[in-house]
Amino acid sequence: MQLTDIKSPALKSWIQQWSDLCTPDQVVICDGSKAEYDACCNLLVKAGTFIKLDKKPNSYACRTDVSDVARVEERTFICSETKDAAGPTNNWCAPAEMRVTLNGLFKGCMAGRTMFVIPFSMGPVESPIAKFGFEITDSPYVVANMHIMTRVNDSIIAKVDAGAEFVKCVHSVGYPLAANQPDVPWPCAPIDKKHITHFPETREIISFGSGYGGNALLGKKCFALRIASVQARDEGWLAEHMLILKLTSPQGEVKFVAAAFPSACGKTNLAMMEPNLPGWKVETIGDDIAWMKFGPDGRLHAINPENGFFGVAPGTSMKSNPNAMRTVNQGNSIFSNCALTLDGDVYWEGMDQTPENCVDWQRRPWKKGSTAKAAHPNARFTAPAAQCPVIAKEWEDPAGVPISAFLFGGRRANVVPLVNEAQDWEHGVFLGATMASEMTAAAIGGAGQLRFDPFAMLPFCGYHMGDYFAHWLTVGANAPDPSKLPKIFYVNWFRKNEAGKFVWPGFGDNARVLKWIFERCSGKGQAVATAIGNLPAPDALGLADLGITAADQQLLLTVDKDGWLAVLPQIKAHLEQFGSRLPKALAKQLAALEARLKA
Ligand code: GTP
Ligand code: SPV
Ligand code: MN
Repeated sequence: MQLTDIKSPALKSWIQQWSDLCTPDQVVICDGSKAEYDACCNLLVKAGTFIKLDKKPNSYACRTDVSDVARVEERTFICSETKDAAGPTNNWCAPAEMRVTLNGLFKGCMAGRTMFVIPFSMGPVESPIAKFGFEITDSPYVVANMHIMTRVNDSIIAKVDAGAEFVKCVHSVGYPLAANQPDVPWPCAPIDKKHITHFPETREIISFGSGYGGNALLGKKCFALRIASVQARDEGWLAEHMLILKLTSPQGEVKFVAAAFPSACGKTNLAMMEPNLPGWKVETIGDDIAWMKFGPDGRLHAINPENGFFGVAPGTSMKSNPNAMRTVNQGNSIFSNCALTLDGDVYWEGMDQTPENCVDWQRRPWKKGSTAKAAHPNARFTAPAAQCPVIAKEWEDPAGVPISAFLFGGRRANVVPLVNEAQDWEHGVFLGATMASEMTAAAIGGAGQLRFDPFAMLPFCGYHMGDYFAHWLTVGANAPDPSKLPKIFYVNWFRKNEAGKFVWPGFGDNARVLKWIFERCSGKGQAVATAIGNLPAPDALGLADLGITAADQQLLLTVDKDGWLAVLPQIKAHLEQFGSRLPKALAKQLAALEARLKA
């Protein structure tokens, strides 16, 4: 397909305008074919960006520049008309000012490169919940990854020609090539030139200078969360940083659960978990993003808008997440910033077997026992969701799946117990709004520090967080049948004891918590009301066989009143930053929590 074959004036003039500004050598309209994928991969092998793996079919290893390894939150901007619309938790820049900056950066930025135009769908192309996007990019790495992560399909062009809406996504690695200038294996721009920008009012994304993950695969965080959260607010639905799983009891009863944990806090693992509990089954709908609308049955239905997994590699093993291993072992995957074994496979920390020697993610020789990490902590695999051996049969159902429970959670070494059930929707929204987690390597800077990350959306909400809380309350208040709203729970797999050891085994044993949640959603399962919410009654989780000491069980299953009282001032300060935009209901929840803790 050529530019001249496109009929939609809006689409055609948008592509033309960017190609005039970026001055690529050529413009290629992508079709989503296997031939196109293979051609991109071959190009990347030739450029030294990709290495074809001998040990996994049709799979490649990729090493990025050392400066381009994760999302750059400091360089991410919401360019709404007013600063207030972006709220206190986003970097804001006036749209007109940002456009001047971007114009300067993009001028001639694709010289010596090919400009790809990727037509893609978030959600199955024919689903009424799906939304379309076009990503302009000068990175064949992005094209290959988008092929896996989204549904790339040139049939979308005809739909746009016929009037369908689309989100405009523009991306450049920001590394133009002068005549005869050789390319580098991972072109990108220095940190101060990187700009990941969003224009919520015009549904546009413009990203410059990074080739990695959420900075560059614009269908994911930029579109499916930052822009979609604004669309969801305007249209009355939810766009959330949530996995979706299907849970089947030994009696064959099914419930769907969605869970919001911050980046690198266990979504992919929970979504594909192999339960350490006989008779129970977990299957995957999605591992990162959920789009939800009320269905004709009055229940909240979720779709996974993605088509693949961009999963954290370190820590993934046959022991921790066998289904992720089986997914990537089938091949057709891209491994970014993993180490390479000498026989042509990938390696990362936590894998089942450690090789004597390998080449680390920075292309240096690495020896077993070395203190340096072989793989970058945010090394990732890109793999097709359809290859997951436990993908649920409903995963592409255009109507979505009805959600029975929401889980919120994060990494908390102290204070927060294993599981806590909200008293009702409003209390659940309070739990989501006051989520906090120790930071991980998924974003550059701050790893290990505790920060508030409401609904795991801190870096992903495209508008004022206070209004986002209000939107959640409105969704509850406007539910067609409030008795059919999902129940809300708060979980913490990461509690540590005084020796600094995780006290909960996690992974497959998280099924024990899912079982209790399942039972609570069926009106069964024993709980005790506490100051912070409903905790499992003693023995309700059935942990006797796990060999957890009484002291550690105490940490997991009781309320640390002093600990909570000590963090109350931080919770207060966190909520106060939203000023007059903080919903009154949440201020009331805070006061009620304080009163209960002091009672
Ligand atoms: P993003 O893709 O960044 O959104 O991350 P995610 O939320 O999908 O996190 P993921 O499942 O990839 O897990 C991140 C890290 O947490 C991995 O190193 C896991 O091994 C580890 N992890 C996941 N679940 C558990 C658990 O139950 N207990 C412990 N201790 N670690 C876990
Ligand atoms: C996350 O950071 O939450 C991710 C990885 O899922 S990225 O696509 O880089 O955003
Ligand atoms: Mn994520």
